[in-house]
Amino acid sequence: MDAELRQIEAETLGEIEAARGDREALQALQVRVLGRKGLLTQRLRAIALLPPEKRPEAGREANRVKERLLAAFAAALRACEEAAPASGRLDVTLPGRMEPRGRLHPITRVTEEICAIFSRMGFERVEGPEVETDYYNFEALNIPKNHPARDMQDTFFVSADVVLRTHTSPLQVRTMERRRPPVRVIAPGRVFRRDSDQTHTPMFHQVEGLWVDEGVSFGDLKGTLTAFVQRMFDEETRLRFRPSFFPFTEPSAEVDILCVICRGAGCRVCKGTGWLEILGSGMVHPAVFENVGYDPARVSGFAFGLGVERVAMLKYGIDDLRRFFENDLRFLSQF
Ligand code: 2NL
Repeated sequence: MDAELRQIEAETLGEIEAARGDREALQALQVRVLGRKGLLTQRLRAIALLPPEKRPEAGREANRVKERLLAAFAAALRACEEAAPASGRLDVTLPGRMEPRGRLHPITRVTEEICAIFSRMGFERVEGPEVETDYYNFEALNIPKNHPARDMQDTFFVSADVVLRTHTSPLQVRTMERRRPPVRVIAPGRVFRRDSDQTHTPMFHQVEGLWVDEGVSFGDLKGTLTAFVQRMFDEETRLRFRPSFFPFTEPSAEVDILCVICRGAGCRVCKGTGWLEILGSGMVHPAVFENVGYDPARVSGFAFGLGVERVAMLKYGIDDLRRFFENDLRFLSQF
């Protein structure tokens, strides 16, 4: 057998060994050696040029090498196949591939739930711009020029006169400007405050509500907010109205609920007090009515505001505000 043939055989066997496990490399090598223009194929063709008496012997040798290499390629390719089955084969016993289903963000869900409860009590939903003028965000709401909320440290200013709204109250001011009482609206939306730490994010979600008519009383405020809280949590949830202050309401009250975790015994969530603050409220200040052209001697009303993240944390027992903004599907898919 000639030396060149033996060299092709030895080298190819060595290369098959080196390409073990690599299907593409093996296939390329097979083409390079046994393909139509392959090394060995060319050797086989050259046999025809030999003197007739040498051809049978040379042909047998060359064919033996070809058979051995074909067998080596087949074995190496079979090994690849066993390690990783080629695509195109169908294993009908495999489970189907599930399409992941999207779902609403917990903040969206809680916002919708809050609005649905007030909607059943006759409140109409209003939405509007996140960029507001100083007038609608502060001035119309009786927030004085020197109030800390109007400071650069607390509010995002777009320009001297334009801000990212710090609450959704401007929507209610705009609604009152357009309509005569009775007005009963609920205003959900994103709000922005220059505040960022463990318990504050620079953007959060608020729902505010407003009910204005002749003869609306603090009793209506208490009844409406009690009905809301007991539908949002459960019928057993107790409320506490605590005197407070807002420039746009007088009198003002903050509403606490009996701690949903310890039911008043005192725990980490309520910091041992047994109560959790859930919303701010009050009777609309006469100055606000005057700003929208309502006569405070004829109409009265109450308003309230709550933070959606806070309600969601209490309702679902979430202890870290940042979960809402991380977009971790392991967290979000639980709701
Ligand atoms: C809080 C407090 C509150 C209001 C919002 C309001 C709106 C108008 C007139 C009067 Cl147009 N008041 N909104 C009233 C009391 C409290 O929010 O702690 N929010 C998270």
